Amino acid sequence: LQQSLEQAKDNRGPSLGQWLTFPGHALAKTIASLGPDWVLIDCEHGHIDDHDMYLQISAISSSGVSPVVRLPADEPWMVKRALDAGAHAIMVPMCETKEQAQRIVESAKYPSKRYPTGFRGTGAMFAPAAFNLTGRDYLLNANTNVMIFVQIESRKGVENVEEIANVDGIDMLFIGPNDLASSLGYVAFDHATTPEVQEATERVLKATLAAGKYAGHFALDAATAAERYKKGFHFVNCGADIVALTASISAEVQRVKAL
Ligand code: 3PY
Repeated sequence: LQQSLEQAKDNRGPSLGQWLTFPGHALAKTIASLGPDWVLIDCEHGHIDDHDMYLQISAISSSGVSPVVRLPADEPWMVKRALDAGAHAIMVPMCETKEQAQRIVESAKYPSKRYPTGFRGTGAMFAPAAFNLTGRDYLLNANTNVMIFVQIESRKGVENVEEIANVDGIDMLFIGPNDLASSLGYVAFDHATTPEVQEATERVLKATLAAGKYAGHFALDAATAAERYKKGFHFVNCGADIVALTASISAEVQRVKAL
């Protein structure tokens, strides 16, 4: 899979993402053309259904950028839909135990010697095109090349993070700082200034790197993204469509009103 996400994985260098919350093929294509390594299609909190996920995966992958799908939950059928649509990686929210992580891996892997309990069904009719592969080559390579990200974003997830990080098949642990702050009893938006959230973040990063896995973190601006890379995170998004649109339009509206 000669795609950007895979190259970033090999290089262990910083990999920059963008975050889609709106539906639309044209939007996905436009954002993918702006230079990110990957674009995340947010089916958890975004306004994006199954139909739009298919369209956006096609728009992003045909731009030579890796589509990542954040699932609404850890349901095996959702894993199957995203992978069959051609996701290069799935991100599963709210991972809290080793057993949950193992089940996510099993649902994303075809049965094989390394993953004998894998139960992904065969029927990936559209995924090969998202990798420029034949159907046969997709089947042969999917278990190693499709990446599995889980989000650590709750007190329980942090408590079990060392075990989760060591689950075979989990490629990345990605911190959701807003949910993490909320789970620890703080206002979500205060995550950056809350010492307990920062301590939990350090623990997750340490456990992830010790297990030889990739570390990811959510960020809304360039300065925060750069800070996260410096700390040792590999995968960071820099912004989200709705955030950019809201900031830009509200600034213009205020400017006109002030004239
Ligand atoms: C969080 O901040 O909780 C996330 O999951 C990113 O949106």
